[in-house]
Amino acid sequence: MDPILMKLGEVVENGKVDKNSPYPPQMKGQDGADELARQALDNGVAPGDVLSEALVPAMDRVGLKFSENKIFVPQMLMSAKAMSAAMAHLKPFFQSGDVKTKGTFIIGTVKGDLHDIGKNLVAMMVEGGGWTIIDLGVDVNEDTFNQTVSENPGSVVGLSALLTTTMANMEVIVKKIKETHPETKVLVGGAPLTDDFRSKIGADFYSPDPRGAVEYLKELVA
Ligand code: B1M
Repeated sequence: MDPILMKLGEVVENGKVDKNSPYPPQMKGQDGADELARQALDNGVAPGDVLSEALVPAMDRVGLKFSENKIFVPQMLMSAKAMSAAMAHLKPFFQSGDVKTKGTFIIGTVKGDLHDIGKNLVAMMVEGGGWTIIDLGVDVNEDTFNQTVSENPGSVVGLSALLTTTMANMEVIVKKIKETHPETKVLVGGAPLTDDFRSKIGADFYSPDPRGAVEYLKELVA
């Protein structure tokens, strides 16, 4: 693997945001995710490889260490910050799609859930696919989703959840949207989801990754 990608994965795993960041103390003065992501792109590494070879595996390792009680929430949060610093450099590449005329995509992480890295990636890539994005952020309830659909007729909704506890809240949100706007398509995603679950809650499509979301939306307007 490219040595910069290896180093980038390592700094994200350890929560080193940038060179000036004092955390973690053992990496003081070293380049962080901010500098290394820039260097990787400047060296010609493809943005998709930065994501799939360095950043996503690093977050998987963080999740594993958290499950094994080797790290705790503050460390997980520093890794998330480091990942976001790297993603800021990828954003222009993922967004440099067509003129945004395909429609409006409303996206948010559902009620009770604060994980936004996956949701942000989906938003970036869908935007790159030519859609106008309304990002409602995290911890979004059914009324906010529904109200935003009312204000944007014809829009498509994307729901993200990372917790087995909060994925249950998707059902309430889908129900509310479908009651008021039965024609509105709702796409769901997030690590704990399955297509069975999607079917059970009455959503229209499940995608395990941003690419699937982009493809689904492309088909909708084809
Ligand atoms: Co949390 N957390 N976390 N966490 N966290 C997980 C999800 C966990 C699996 C870790 C573990 O135990 N191994 C676990 C969930 C267990 C479960 O429910 N099964 C967990 C837990 C338990 C918790 C807390 C409860 C911990 C606590 O407080 N005791 C707490 C809950 C807070 C809350 O939400 N209410 C919590 C908190 C946090 C932080 C705030 C510290 C931080 C999030 C910061 C942030 O997002 N800004 C955090 C992090 C970083 C993680 C892990 C380590 C990484 C998540 C991530 O960003 N992954 C995570 C472990 C893991 O995932 N390996 C973990 C990278 C990202 C690119 O992937 O988000 O899966 P992902 O998105 C993917 C796909 O899922 C998909 O596309 C993306 C790109 O491929 N996708 C969609 C996502 N949304 C989509 C929508 C779509 C389509 C595809 O269409 C609309």
